[in-house]
Amino acid sequence: MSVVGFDIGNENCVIAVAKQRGIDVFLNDESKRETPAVVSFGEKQRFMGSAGVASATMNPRSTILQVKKLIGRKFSEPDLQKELKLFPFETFESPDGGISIRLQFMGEVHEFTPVQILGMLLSHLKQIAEKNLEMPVSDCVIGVPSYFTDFQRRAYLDAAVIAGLKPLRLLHDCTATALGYGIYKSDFSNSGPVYTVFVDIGHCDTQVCVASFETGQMKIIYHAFDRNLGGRDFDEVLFNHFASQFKEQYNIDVHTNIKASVRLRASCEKLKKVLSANAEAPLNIECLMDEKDVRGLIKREEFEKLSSDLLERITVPCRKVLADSGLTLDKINSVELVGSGSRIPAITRILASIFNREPSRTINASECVARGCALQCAMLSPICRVREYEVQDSLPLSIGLSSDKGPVCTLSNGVLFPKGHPFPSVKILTLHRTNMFNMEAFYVNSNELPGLSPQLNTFTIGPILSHTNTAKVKVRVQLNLHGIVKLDSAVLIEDQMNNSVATNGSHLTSEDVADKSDQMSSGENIAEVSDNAQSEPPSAPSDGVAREGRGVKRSEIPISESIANGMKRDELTKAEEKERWLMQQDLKMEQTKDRKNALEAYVYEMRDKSDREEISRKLQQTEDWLYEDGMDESENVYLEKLEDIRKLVDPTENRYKDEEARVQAKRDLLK
Ligand code: ATP
Ligand code: K
Ligand code: MG
Repeated sequence: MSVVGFDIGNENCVIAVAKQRGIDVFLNDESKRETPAVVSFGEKQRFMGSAGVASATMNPRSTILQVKKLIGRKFSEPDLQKELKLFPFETFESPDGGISIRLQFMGEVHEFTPVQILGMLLSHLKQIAEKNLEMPVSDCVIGVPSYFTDFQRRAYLDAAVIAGLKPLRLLHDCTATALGYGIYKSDFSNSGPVYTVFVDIGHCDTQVCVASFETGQMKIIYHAFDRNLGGRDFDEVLFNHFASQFKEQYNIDVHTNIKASVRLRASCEKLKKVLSANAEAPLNIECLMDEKDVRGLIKREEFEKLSSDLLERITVPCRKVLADSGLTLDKINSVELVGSGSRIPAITRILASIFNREPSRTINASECVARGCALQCAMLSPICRVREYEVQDSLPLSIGLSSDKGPVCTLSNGVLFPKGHPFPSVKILTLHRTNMFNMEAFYVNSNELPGLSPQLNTFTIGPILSHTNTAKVKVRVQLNLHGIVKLDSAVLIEDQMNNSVATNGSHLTSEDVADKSDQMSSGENIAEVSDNAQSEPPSAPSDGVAREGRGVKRSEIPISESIANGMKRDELTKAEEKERWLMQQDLKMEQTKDRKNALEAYVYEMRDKSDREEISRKLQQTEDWLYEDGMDESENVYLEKLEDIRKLVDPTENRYKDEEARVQAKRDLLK
C-alpha cells in the first residue's frame, strides 16, 4: 500500500507520494514532473497526458482539455456556456441537465460525461504512480479548489471510483499548500499564532487563503477566490489582440477556423511566457490560415496595459481574505505565491502593493498542492506514522438547511454551517416530528455562486414509526472531510413512560442539549442545534431499537438522499465497465505497437546478417508490407509474420521447437 496525492490542475497534474524520508514527485513516461490534463481519442485508442498533447492541435475535436472546468456543472449555467463556445470539441445537454461530450472514436460516435473524462485522467495518473512504485495504488488525497460545490466534489469522488481510486479526502488546494508549508516549520515563538497568506494562481482560477500556524497545528482562517481568473485569461488577452490585428493586417478571421484559433491560442501562451522574462516578444506562425504566414510583436508594457482589468481582479480575493478574516496587514507574517500562472511579473507587483511587502516564492509553485495532498494522505492512512499535526480547514461557502416547513437553523438566513466554520464538523439537530419529512441543504449566498444552482442535496427522513405525539427526531448533519454535507443518521426518541406530556429532556444522552422544541407550537419548525465534533453518532444499536433507563426508546430512522445531479449507482457501474473496456482497448493497441516494432526490429537486424537470397527476399517483402498493407494490422498478424520469418531464418531452432511442442502435446494427451 502507498499514500499518494494528486493535484488535478486545469492544465497540469502532479502526483506525489509520501515516503519515509519525505515527499517525492513522480515522473511520467516523458520524464516530466507535470502531466498535462489531456484525454485525446485517436482512431483506435486514447492518448492521455503527455501523449495526448500533440493531438490538441492535430485533432482538436476529439481532444478533451480543461475537464476541471466542466465537471459537476449544468449545461445551462451561463458562464459555462461562454466556456463551451471556446472549446473545439462538441458538447450538448444530457437528459439530467449535465454536460455530454460527443466525439468520434473507433469509427463510431461516442458520448462521455466530464466525470468519465476525469476518471480516465485519474486512471492514467494512477498508472504512472503504479509504474513508479511497482505496486497498486488506491488510497489517495485529491486536491480540489475551495470554491467547488457539493456537486463538483461528488463528481470528483465518482471519477475516482471509475479510476479505481479511494480518496481518503478531497483537500482544498490552498489547504494542501499550507499543510506542506507548515508541517516542517518549528520556529514558532510563544507569542501566539503566525498568520500567512497563500495565493495560488493557476490556469483557470485564483485561490487565496489565510492560515494560522502554531506548534503542531495549522488552521485555515478564510478562503477567497475568483473561480474564473487564471493564466488562460492572460492568453486570451493576447489572442484577442492578435486576432484583431491579423484581421486588419492579413484579412483573416481566426475565430472562424478551429485549427487556426487553437494554434494562435497556443502561440499566445508561449508568447506570454516569453514576456515574463523579456521586455518584448515576437510571434511567428506559418500558414496560420488561408495559407498565410503571420508575424507580430508585443512589448511587455503593452501586454500589461491590455491585462490591466485582469490584474485589478486579482486584488479582489486578496482584499476579501483580509477583510473577512479581520486581520490587518501588520498581523500577516508572509505572503506565499504559488501556481505557475503567477509567474507574470506584473502580478508580483500588484500583490506587493496590496500586501505592503514582496510576496515570497519559497514554496515549490507547481508541486505544492500534490505534495500537501500526499502528506495529508499519509496522515489519514492507518499504515503510516506521521508526526502529530492538526489540520483544520475553513468552510468556503455558507451552507443552510431547510425542511418542508422552512429553514431549520438557529442562525439567521437559515445558516447551519456559516462561511469560515471549521470543518470537518458535525451538528446535531433535534426536531419535533412524528411523520416522514424532507430536508434540503443549500448554499445561503447565491451571489457567491453566480449562475450556479444553490441547491446541494435533498434528504428524506422516514418513514417514522412513532407511537407517541411527543417523539423527537435527532438528526446528525456532517460536513465531512471532503467538504460534502451528509445526513449521517436520524434517531427517533420516544418517551414511553409518559407519552402524552412533554419531557424536559434531562435524561437524554450527553450530546443532547436541553430540548426546547416542545415549547414551540407543533406547526413550527425550529430545531435545537448543537455542535458535536467528537462524540458518537446518536445511533441506535444494530437491531435498530434500544431502550434506555426511564423508558426512553431510541430507534433508527432511514435516510435517503436524492442528489439533484449526481451519478446513480448503476450509472457508475456502467461507467466503470466502460472504462475497463477502454483500458483493454488501449492496452491491445499498445501491445500491437510492440508486436509491430518487434517485427520491424527483427527485419532490420536480420537484413544485415543474412546472405541467403531467399531470406533477403522474404525480409524485403516484409519490410515493404510493413509500410503498405501491413501498416495497420492486428497484434496476431504481426506475431505470425514474425514467426514465419523466424522459421525461415532459423530453421534449426524452429525444428527443435516444433519437436518440443509435439512431445509436450503427446504428454498432455497421456495425462
Ligand atoms: P488550475 O490550478 O487553475 O487548475 P493548473 O494547476 O493546471 O491550473 P498551473 O500549472 O499552476 O495551473 O499554471 C498554469 C498556467 O501558468 C498556464 O496558464 C501557463 O501559461 C502559466 N505559466 C506557466 N509558466 C509561465 C510563465 N513563465 N509566465 C507566465 N505564465 C506562465
Ligand atoms: K497544477
Ligand atoms: Mg493548480
